[in-house]
Amino acid sequence: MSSVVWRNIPTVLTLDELLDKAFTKAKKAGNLVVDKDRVYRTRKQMTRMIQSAGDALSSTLLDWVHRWPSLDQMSLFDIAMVEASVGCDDYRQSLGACQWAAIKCQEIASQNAKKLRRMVNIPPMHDTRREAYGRISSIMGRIGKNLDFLREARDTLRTLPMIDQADSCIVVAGAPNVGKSALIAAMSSGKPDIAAYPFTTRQLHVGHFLNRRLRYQLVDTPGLLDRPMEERNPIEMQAIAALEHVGDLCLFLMDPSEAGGTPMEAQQNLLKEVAGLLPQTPLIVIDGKGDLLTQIDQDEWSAVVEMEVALESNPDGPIPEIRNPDSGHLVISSTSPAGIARLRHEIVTRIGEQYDDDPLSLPDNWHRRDE
Ligand SMILES: Nc1nc2c(ncn2[C@@H]2O[C@H](COP(=O)(O)OP(=O)(O)OP(=O)(O)O)[C@@H](O)[C@H]2O)c(=O)[nH]1
Ligand SMILES: [Mg+2]
Repeated sequence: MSSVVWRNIPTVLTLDELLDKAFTKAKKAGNLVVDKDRVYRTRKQMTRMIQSAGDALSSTLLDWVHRWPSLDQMSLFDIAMVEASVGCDDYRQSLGACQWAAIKCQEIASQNAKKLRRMVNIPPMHDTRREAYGRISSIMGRIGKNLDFLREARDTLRTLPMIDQADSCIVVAGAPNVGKSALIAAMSSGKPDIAAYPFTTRQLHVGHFLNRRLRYQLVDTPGLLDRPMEERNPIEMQAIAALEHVGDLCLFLMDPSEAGGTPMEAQQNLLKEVAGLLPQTPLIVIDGKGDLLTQIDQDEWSAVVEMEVALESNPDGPIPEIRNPDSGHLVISSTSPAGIARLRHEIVTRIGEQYDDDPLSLPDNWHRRDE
């Protein structure tokens, strides 16, 4: 199941814009008709106008329905995001309304075009065209609110994070201000995308790095996994449940310097809570802001920073590792930077352990000719 590319969802016009566009197109189509016989010409013109208006509306509406991602084909994570930001029921209902109106417009167009076929007088032909336009406008009027909903929803949905289900996903958790976003930036090749969770005003970073042509995504969790359970609403819980499905690994970032403002005891409690919230997801706990930690030997630290710099020009060089003597956790610093290469290596190894099946190996009991 591939991820929804929210940025690609098409714009939805307002009701007036949509009708204007369709009727202008219909008028042009009518004007193109040439026939010396007035009766024939009028009949053809009216038929063209009705059909062209019906076609224009129904094709635009159906195009939206097809290009807007269907909830049935979305990952649990994307569904949770839609539910939290715009509501799944309204989303489904609005797209359903567009589909319904598309069919209705076509029906009206063919009914009135059929009527015209039997007509011999000019005035009723104009009446039939007018009647068709009236009925089409009234059908469209009934979905005006749905169009407004979709237009507004698009603005919200475009800011949501995108997680590709085909790639490994690392969920970065930790107390506020511990350096989660800085870590994602330091680990990513290229600039992380800025997105938004529907339940927080804080910016969310989605970064990625490559290892042996495999892509690893790093997802930030501001305002999601950094607060006590009782402050969370059901929508946030749903998003957390979805993270459980997309996350191959949870990286829990501690800030033993407490420079971020959260005491270690509270961070320990949060760690327990996150482990409980994502019970199926393997967890790596690391200590951040290593450059501020007094318990780290300064000479050792300088050596690690130097080796990390050397890796930039020689990626196959030795990967330095430094641990906090108090906690035993890997130590990193996003600002120095240090320990970043080791952490990438650790992530790749831990995720690799979960999928250690050789993709080229045959299933058990598979018949082989050479046996
Ligand atoms: N000294 C030092 N400061 C850091 C490091 N990483 C982050 N910071 C600082 O810590 C502060 C918070 O960093 P962020 O990356 O925004 O932290 P966050 O966890 O994403 O914060 P929220 O999204 O608000 O929960 C910023 O002022 C950073 O400059 C580090 O490795 N060393
Ligand atoms: Mg952040």
